[in-house]
Amino acid sequence: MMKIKNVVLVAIVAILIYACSASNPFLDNFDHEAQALADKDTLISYLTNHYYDATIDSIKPIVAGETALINDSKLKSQDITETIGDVDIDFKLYYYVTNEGNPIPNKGFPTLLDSILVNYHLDYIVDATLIQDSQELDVPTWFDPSSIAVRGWLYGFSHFKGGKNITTNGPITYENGGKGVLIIPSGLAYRNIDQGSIPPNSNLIYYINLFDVVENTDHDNDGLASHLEIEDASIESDPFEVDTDGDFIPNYRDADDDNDGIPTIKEDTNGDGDPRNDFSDPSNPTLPDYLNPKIK
Ligand SMILES: [Ca+2]
Ligand SMILES: [Ca+2]
Ligand SMILES: [Ca+2]
Ligand SMILES: [Ca+2]
Repeated sequence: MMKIKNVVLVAIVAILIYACSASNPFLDNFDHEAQALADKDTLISYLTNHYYDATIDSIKPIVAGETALINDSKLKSQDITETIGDVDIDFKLYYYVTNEGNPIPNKGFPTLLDSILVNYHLDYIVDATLIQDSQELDVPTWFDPSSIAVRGWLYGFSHFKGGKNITTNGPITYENGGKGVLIIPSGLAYRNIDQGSIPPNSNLIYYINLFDVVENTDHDNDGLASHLEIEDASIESDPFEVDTDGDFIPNYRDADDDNDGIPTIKEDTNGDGDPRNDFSDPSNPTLPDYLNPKIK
């Protein structure tokens, strides 16, 4: 029985290693840093030559002195550093805020790990002056962020809020939801991977509506919101990646984060519902019990 278990384990590890190497961007000999610089130029050129036409809610080429997007006060940006392979690469995500959103009941901005109810229209930039239609999702649809490959999408939605659900008997309807445009460099999108309808290294333009948010989405139901499942809040770390016990299940999906057999939700000695403030190990007084396999 032990042997069979080991064979299964080896097979799982082999699959994971294969999956990791298949997604390792440096095995494809692609220069992601150079692409990021090229995309920066493309996007600045695009934002200089286009404007937001509020009458049709669409980005159009400037023809008669309209205010370029790059000079439009509704256009904001966020600097994001992501590690590809072992290289830190700087990206600039742009987002255009038509309406920030006014959720009722009051909710804040979604974190990168909160589920969101959205629809969108997606274009991609072929060069700095031409865009082509790609995908349309009309019906408001819930998305779990862990299923989203486009990192810029998650960062982008974190600048909008939901609205008020006024659905009666008909289709799902919200008013005053977040509305705007996400302009995403390819390095925060599908990078150099061919998506069929979207060519490799495409910069993406998402016209989005954010209708609703599940605040503090808790993927593993361990009482700790997914966006809080990092090891040390003082260190910037990616909750999608943090895996304290190294079992290939990231903390936000792992109901027993230190693999000591005690579920995280039970490693809450003081019973206040927050396992992050329970420290029982005198030899390691800053390590919470739920991340400390010595404490069960
Ligand atoms: Ca959790
Ligand atoms: Ca784990
Ligand atoms: Ca545990
Ligand atoms: Ca423990």
